[in-house]
Amino acid sequence: MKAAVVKDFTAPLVVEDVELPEPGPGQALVKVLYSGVCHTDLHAAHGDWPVKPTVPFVPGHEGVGEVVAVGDGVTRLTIGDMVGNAWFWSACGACEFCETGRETLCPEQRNGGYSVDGSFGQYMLVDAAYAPVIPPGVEPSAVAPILCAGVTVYKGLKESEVRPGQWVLISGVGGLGHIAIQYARAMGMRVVAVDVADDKSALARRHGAELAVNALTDPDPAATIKEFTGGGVHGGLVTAVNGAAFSQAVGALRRGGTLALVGLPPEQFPLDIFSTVLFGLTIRGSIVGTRADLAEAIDFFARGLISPTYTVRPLTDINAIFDEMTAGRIDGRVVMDMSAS
Ligand code: 8ID
Ligand code: ZN
Repeated sequence: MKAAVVKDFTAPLVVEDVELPEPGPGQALVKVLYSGVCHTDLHAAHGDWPVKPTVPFVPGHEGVGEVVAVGDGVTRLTIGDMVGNAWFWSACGACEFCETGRETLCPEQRNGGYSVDGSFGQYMLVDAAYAPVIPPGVEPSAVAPILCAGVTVYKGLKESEVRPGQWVLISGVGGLGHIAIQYARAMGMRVVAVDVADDKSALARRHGAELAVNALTDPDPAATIKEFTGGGVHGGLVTAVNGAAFSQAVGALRRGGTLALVGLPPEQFPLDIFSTVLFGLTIRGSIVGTRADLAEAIDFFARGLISPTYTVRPLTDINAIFDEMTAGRIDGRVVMDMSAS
């Protein structure tokens, strides 16, 4: 089968023939139809984070495809089922986090396209107990971005504790952010968005943001947001891949507000102790979502409430796609068509 392989953190991916994987006990082999491209795949390919994947590996954790074989003991999936892979690929099922509804914190978890080969190939393995099942009638290319971007922002919005009718800030209107605006609206929130380009502001408005700020041209984005919302946003989600956006988002919070950090630039940001304490702010991290969060996120999509903006490209474009992502030139998400490779 063909796959895009990371061989070296400083070199482009190589699209080449690799051996077809065999499903072990509890696993299924999936013929991949489409895979979204997440900025996490780019961080993975560059070895950006403290815990690095082992090269060579195949990235990709927004894969959608058809089960073509199952390993021993698999009863949840059968041949012909439409399933996906996810960043949260499997977990131990027995630790204190798995047992208390916080399985994405499991120290033994495996991650799709990171510690297990992912969906940037014509076939992939999934764990039959953890793979999301795609409901019938759903367009497989359009649902792909839900498997990471969708579930991550849906969970992050829950973590922001913003209630219907209140203001939420979406910082970064890329793959995650433009979908976050749609979930926020579907959850009854009012949206202000921030990015650093006018085309991103247009994308944000198209999906229902009431205010879209260009942080490069607005002299004081936090002040603009505070004025527009009458005191600041009740909560927010930072999906931007830039440390400066994080401090700016803290500055846009209303007293008592909560900020969910989602973007993962390999940087730090200064947190002002005085205002955090005096204004009772909550700053928390949010990592993808549990199997239940993912099923809920897919259900929002299947009911027609979420329509990702995306472009379909062949797998052989992967290095060009990464270049465009680095330059911030992607409108929404790119979804790769594995049959076109
Ligand atoms: O579970 C998680 N926490 C999770 C899940 C999935 C992805 C976290 N992530 C992380 C990725 O690893 C990445 O660091 O979220 C980040 C965003 O992923 P993405 O949405 O797939 O990336 P993108 O499509 O490239 O969008 C990033 C946007 O940020 C904007 C860019 O213009 C782009 O639209 N941006 C930048 I770069 N600097 C900005 C700034 N200063 C900014 N927006 C606002 N202010
Ligand atoms: Zn992702």
